[in-house]
Amino acid sequence: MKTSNKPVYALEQTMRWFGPADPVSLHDIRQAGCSGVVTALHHIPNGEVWTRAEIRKRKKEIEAAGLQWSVVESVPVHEQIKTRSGSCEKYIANYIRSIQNLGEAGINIVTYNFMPVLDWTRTDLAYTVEDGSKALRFEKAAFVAFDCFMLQRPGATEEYSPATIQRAEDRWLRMSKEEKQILQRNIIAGLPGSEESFTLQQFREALEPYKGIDANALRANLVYFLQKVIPAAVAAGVRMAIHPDDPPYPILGLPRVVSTAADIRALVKAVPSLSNGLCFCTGSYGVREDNELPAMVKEFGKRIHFFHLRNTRRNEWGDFYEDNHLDGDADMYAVMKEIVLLLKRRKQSIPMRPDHGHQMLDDLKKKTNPGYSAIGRLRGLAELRGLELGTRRGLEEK
Ligand code: DNO
Repeated sequence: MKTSNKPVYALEQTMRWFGPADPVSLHDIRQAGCSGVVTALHHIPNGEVWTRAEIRKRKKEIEAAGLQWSVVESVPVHEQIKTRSGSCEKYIANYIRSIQNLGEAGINIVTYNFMPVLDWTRTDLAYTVEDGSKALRFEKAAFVAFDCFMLQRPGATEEYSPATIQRAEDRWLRMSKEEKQILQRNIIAGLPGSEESFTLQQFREALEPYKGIDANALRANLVYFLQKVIPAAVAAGVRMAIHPDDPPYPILGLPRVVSTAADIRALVKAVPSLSNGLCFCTGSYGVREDNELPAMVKEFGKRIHFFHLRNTRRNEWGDFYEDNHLDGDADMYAVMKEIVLLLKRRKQSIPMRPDHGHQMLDDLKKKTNPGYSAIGRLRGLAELRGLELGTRRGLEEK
């Protein structure tokens, strides 16, 4: 029974779908209770234009399953845009063309990121938690071991404290050859959704162009990109939603510029249009203790166009793993309360997806995309859906 006849502005429930080869089908996503999907044209090489025909074809496929294409995640940003070198101008022009074509097809929220070289980074894709399910994890000692002893990045050892190097060395010495291979693969061979994959040598080369690019320079390159893309997005009716750095601090000597509230403020100041928006990922921002998630939802609410809801748990060593959606360091109730208030204020629904999930139950026997198995995400979505309903009704009754 509804308490009122007023329209309900709710989170639009979606799941990520990696396209026809995804072991989780559109029908599965529909049965999870979603009305939309989040997807990308992963087969189009980074930097090329997404044509109208390709967009239309994918859209039809999604709609035939009774769903809608709610959000694009991601239209990837070419490295030469991030470093503002080589064919940067051509890639920006191509990017704008893709945005125009998406807008024309009525797909009007586009997620992207501006992380140098690597998209999201984890060291362990099958960390067993106490209930026997498997989670994604970032273990600092393993990561530092990769950086210092496997990649042997020049200057790396000077960037960490002696205690950190010691832990990394101990960790490295205990690792088998196979574990080292897995670690390398996890970090640089490309997690689901990353559009790049590297061997060790290729990876060393990919880091090169960032010599001399500090955070200020990277931010200037992002602003340059936004100054060109945002007016075109506005004209095309598209809202851009930048995904935060994951993890939200510099890694491998690479700068990061979308990790904190101050970072967002700088971007907003440079390009105030609401089309210059955010994909608010509680999992990524939540890794930092100084990111107050509910306050950030409140402050940046009018430019949040998409939510990724998940939770992480960190320790004193700088490791974190992905906890159940309602557990972990983020107070998901406090976040949800701000979201419900935001939807009311905006008189709008905003898409969300339960981000990642544990590999559990039947999925433990299957080959799955790390973080993107069906059942773990279904659990997360179901919990979040209940939390949203309870929070909204609770506020209405007050
Ligand atoms: C990981 C994802 C990221 C995200 C991109 C957005 O699971 O959240 O890969 O899609 O960073 O561009």
